[in-house]
Amino acid sequence: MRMKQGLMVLGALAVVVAGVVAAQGARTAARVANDAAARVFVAPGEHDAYYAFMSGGFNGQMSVVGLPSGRTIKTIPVFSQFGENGYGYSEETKAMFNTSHGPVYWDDAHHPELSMTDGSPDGRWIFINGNNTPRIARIDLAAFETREIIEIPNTGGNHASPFTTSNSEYVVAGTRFSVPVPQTDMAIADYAGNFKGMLTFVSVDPDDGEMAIGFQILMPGFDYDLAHCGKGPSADWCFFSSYNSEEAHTLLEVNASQNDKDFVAAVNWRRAEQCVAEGLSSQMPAYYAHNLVDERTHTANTTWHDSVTVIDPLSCEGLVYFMPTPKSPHGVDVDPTGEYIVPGGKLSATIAVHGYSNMIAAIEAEDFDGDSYGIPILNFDSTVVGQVERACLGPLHSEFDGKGHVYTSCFLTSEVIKWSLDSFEVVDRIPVYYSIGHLMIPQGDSATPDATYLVALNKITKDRYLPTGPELAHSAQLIDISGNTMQMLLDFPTLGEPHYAQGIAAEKLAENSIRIYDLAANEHPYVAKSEEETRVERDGTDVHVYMTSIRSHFAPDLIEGVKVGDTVYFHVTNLEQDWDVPHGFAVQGMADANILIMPGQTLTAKWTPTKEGVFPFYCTDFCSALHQEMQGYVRVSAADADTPLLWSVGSVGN
Ligand code: K7E
Ligand code: CUA
Repeated sequence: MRMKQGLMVLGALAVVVAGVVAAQGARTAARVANDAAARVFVAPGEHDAYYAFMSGGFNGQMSVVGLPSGRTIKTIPVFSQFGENGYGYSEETKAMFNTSHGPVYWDDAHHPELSMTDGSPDGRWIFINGNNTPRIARIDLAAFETREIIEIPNTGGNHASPFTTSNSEYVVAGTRFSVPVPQTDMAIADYAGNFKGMLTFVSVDPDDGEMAIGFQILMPGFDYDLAHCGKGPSADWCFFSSYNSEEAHTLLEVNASQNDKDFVAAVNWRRAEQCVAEGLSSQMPAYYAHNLVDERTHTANTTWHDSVTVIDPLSCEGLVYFMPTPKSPHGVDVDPTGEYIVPGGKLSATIAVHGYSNMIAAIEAEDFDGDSYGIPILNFDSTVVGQVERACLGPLHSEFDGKGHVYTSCFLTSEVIKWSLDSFEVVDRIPVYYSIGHLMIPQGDSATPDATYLVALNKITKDRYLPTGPELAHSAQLIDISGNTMQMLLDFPTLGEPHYAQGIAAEKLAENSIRIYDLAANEHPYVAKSEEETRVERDGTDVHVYMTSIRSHFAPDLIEGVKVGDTVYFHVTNLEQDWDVPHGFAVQGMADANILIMPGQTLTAKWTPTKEGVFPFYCTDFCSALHQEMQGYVRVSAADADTPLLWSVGSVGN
């Protein structure tokens, strides 16, 4: 019987999906503004008004896109190696990838989140989650470079992450997949009641942004999907959506869709801090990596940790409450005032909105509808302040305009709806192409939305661009939301799969963007701050080349005395102190990618020559009219040869 029901559910979904796909056949240009071209045009030499930071999904990176032009400006490598600039290949960056599983050179990055002060993005850092091997990264927005990656233990799939509290006291990490905690070899059939869902609060140092695991909360074995933290009156709380309150462990598409309602978990993180202070938490062994770039040496180092502070909600009263929410909710978003908590019940056509004040009143009145594993369940009718009826099919995510409107993405009906937090009625809708996931309004999840544009981040692209074989770029669309009705302005392709994105006015970041690294402040142990300091040193079979680059030569550019079996480290310091003059370095046969060295920086390429000969190295970044001349040779002799170690450039050196 159960199986049959399951198949029926599947059949019904298949019909819906088939209908949606059929509707996508026509290449429609719905409601494109007549003067759309002029409104997205950024003249040559002019700048975009906004930066958009888009996650790369399965490419593990973050891309920076200008709005309204939709032009990709940069890829910031985060969780995946990036051959373009040597991130993850250079000796200085390899430690960024350390995890308790060993080095992991890829991840699935979903949610960028800007650091905040008083509920507004402050332009200091942007965080992003690694979903597969649970991690959070921090990117420094002065340099647009990843500075830190912390592993999240006791977690399986860091999806509800890294949403921030209103002063970035914490970024959160909620487990998508519940797992045995602590990990152990056990029968998967014993899932229910035995697998757990950890919610982690990662503290952020207000001065330098450094992350640390503050505490973890041991929750029932549901799937925790998304989160947002409160602001204003609700600033002490974070809200996590969950599905699979059924605690199914196979064929979740059916088995986790049985319950009429799942939960939004409301967590009072101030209360958690109190419970830790009062000794109501415990220490649990947990081995995890914390990888941090030392800004003086531009080198990542790993600190290993062996325990975490864990709170059991049963020993910390007032910490967590469940708010019943239809039906397998995906997103959970908090409006700019901090009063409304808006879930995206992806299998429901109705959006049920929770009120923060109602929630507090229900807690104070102990207005409970039982409990789940001892965690009080608040009465649905008490927390819900309004429902948007016949909203759309497949509501996923919401952002806000700060003028009382919510914009919600609807996956199944491929549209964005605009509705009122006052009347709970839909006031506008616009089709998007196709199958939208997240949407983004600059600062649209903060206390201060900057609501001129909305970006729709669509899952399906077919027929929007020239065909490129089976694999297509994902697609975003820019919608003008400055007026009463939404107006489509632009399609633009994206890198990887942007799930979520964040946007901020360019003026808040551009002036803080650094242009060079100060050579005088470079404390890299293998730096050469002038050509006089360049040299080659042998230490057993390790050969260290202290090399410099400046337009348009390396020093040294001739090296002899390297032998088969040696490991050669080319420590290249870029002596330039001008903006936009990187030099690249690559040597024939190197197993790693090239390194792209910024002015004032030292990076190291490792090379293990496998055969005798004379091998060229060269600059990989076109840096001057004589860039093609920026080359050198390294001679490799037999392992038992007695070729002396020599290096030179022109007349400099020995
Ligand atoms: Cu909806 Cu990972 Cu936030 Cu994709 S998630 S869409
Ligand atoms: Cu240096 Cu090209």
